[in-house]
Amino acid sequence: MSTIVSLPDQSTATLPKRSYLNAEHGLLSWLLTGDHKRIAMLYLVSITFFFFLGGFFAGMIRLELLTPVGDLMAADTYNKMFTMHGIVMVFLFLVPSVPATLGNFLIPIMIGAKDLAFPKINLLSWYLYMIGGTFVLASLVLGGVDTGWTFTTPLSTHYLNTHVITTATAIFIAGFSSIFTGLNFIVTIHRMRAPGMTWFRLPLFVWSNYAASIMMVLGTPVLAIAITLVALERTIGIGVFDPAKGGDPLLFQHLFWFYSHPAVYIMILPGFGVISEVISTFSRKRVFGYTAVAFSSVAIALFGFFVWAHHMFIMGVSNYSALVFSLLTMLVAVPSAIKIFNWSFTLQKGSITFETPMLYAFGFIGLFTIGGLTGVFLGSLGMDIHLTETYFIVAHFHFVMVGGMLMAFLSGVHFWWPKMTGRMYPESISKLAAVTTFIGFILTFFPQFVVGYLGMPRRYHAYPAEFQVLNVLSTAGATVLGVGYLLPLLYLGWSLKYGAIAGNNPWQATGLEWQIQSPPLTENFLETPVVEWEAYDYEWLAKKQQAELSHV
Ligand code: HEM
Ligand SMILES: [Cu+2]
Repeated sequence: MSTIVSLPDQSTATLPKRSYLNAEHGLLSWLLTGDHKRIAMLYLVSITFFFFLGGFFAGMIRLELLTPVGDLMAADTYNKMFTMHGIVMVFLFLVPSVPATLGNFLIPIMIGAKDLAFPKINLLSWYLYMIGGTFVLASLVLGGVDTGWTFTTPLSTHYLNTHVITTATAIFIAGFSSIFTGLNFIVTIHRMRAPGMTWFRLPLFVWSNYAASIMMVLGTPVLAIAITLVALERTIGIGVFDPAKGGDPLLFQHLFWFYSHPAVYIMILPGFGVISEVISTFSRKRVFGYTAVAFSSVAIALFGFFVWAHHMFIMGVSNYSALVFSLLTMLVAVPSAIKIFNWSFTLQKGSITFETPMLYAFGFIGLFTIGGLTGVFLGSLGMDIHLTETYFIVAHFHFVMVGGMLMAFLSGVHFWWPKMTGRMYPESISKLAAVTTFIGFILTFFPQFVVGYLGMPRRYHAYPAEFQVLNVLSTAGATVLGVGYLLPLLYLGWSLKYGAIAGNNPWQATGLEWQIQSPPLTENFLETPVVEWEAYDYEWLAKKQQAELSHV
């Protein structure tokens, strides 16, 4: 017998009297909370702030590039702009966004637990994130930093007089937030699954966050070490990277990319998990090849650690090592392709509907596929030599990270919004936002593939006049894209007060999170659930609803 709080129901007219949102009142009850759902909300607010801050820098970059001459700002101001843009977006938005908001909110509920294994460490993670964010803001106020988000030596250690140490401290602290979140997820998923919730009944969102957590725990310390060494070399002059003192500047890049390549999968894997949930729900089918999709996450986590030197093909690594890393890079395409194929097979013959989360998911599949395929170009040695350090790179990683991860994030935020807040978002304007984002995105970043292929280098504030048309297109696209991102902020905020009451299971989905009230109680479940069905078992759900109806 399964002891679940309530069955999927149609919308009740009022919000539940008691929920995690109104369990306690006052700012302090939020700032000292141990509830994973409240911590997820704290993250959602702070991550949104940093996203728009990073977006402001992006806007300044695009405005400068509207004309071929550097007329809006001086070259070094421009350098600070793209450095701050990269740092804020990567470390304060992309890396934490899905795990810290959606993962935090959902993982305990999805496995039938009352909270994460270490609620206090979870709160500590948020504080570390905020302290890291404050250091980034401080470096900005002090006058900025212009090393690029990669902190490449000897630029960062010798030649610049900007706030490298403040920013390095920020990254170091924020890194620990991510390590602790990863540890918390791993222990929770191992130890706190409800009876019957076997590994192969886990929602794929849990699998993908599990794989990402392993990468966070293994990769992030290497970044912390690399950054600390930069700070030490700058302050007390130890010779780790400086050849004059017996150091090696290539060493920095090895250490940095050993984290930062896996980091792209830390960003994208949780996004993959969102897409699996959404595709399955809106085609009402079990994800095709569930086990293959689950294991492909683990495979990506593993292979992701063997390819870092594809960022260094032109940096003076040996031809043999370049060859090996090129081959290994191709290997990572395999598990990623498995996912794309399996989502396509899931859609095949499904009864598909196009609610907003699904529109974002389609956007994700299209854009991520382009991003991924161009990654294969870059993994090929000859092509990479022509394309690296051009705008082709900028287009590539924006397709993967902004087209991919950000689309997945927005898909997930819309999908679980009714669960998190108890209210629906307005459907037609949100569809408009999804389409606007997609069009704006293509217009912004597709011309960058072309202009990069033609030879426009990245990280310059001026460029030859022949590249202007493509840059104007890109800036126009960025304006559309900006509107696409602002819209959800407005209507989601509006829906907090005026949105229709969602009910427990507005999408008629199967996961445990849809079996409890929206918004959930602080303790999630009144009694520990017993899981007797496979993930995404829509036939089970139909039977259960049938049985319930015949009871009444
Ligand atoms: C409206 C949206 C955006 C626009 C118009 C935009 C524009 C740009 C431009 C023009 C650059 C290249 C600067 C240069 O190398 O000269 C850049 C770099 C970068 N962007 Fe974006 N961006 C946007 C959104 C994002 C988002 C959402 C993320 C992450 C989530 C992101 C991550 C990065 C990263 C990591 C870099 C590399 C910085 C560097 O090369 O040092 N961008 N962006
Ligand atoms: Cu890489």
